[in-house]
Amino acid sequence: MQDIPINGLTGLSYLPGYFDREAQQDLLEEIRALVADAPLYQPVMPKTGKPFSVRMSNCGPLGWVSDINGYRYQPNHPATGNPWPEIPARLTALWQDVASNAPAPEACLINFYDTGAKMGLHQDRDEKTFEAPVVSVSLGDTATFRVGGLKRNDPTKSFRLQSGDVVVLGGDARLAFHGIDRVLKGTSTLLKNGGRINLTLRRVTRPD
Ligand code: MD6
Ligand code: FE
Repeated sequence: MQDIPINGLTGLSYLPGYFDREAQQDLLEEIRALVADAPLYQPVMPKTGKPFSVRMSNCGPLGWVSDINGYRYQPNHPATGNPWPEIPARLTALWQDVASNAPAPEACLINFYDTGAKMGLHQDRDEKTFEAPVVSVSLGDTATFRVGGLKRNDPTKSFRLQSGDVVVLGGDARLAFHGIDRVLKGTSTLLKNGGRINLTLRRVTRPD
């Protein structure tokens, strides 16, 4: 576990190689089964309707969606109308391991990056509470992850996220800007056709 100070903020942790190859394969099988039920779809940006370059799905009682009307969490898949599938036990175990003081995760966003897909600098701030961290898992091709401060223009640091790596954005760094500049083609054999999957576990509501 590496705590990475960033612009004077604490709470960014990097856990390289958290999942070994076998665990990555098992997790990938679980994600495959899950997206068979809750298919990846291409979200669009609020207002402009510009499509994201990543495709998304979710699991858990709530899922993060973006459409012309805005960003929000909702209990149903926007295309099928079905409830999102359950969060795999392997991921709730990860949360227990790295976020044991936080209430249970309610949402797991699944991002799929094909060649050329990226994710602009953003904050994860659509949750009703920021007390819990956001916990992220990378699978497949290596990505360049950029993280900065609480202001969009703060200086940033970049590091590479490889298959099996875990990142935790918690504490003061919970609202740090971050994004994916690029995915490095051919850097992993985990996904048969290449690309990258990122899973982010979140608590959305305040526990009662
Ligand atoms: C990605 N990750 O790795 C995008 N958000 O593809 C995120 O947006 C993210 O890695 C919150 C916490 C950790 C993350
Ligand atoms: Fe994020």
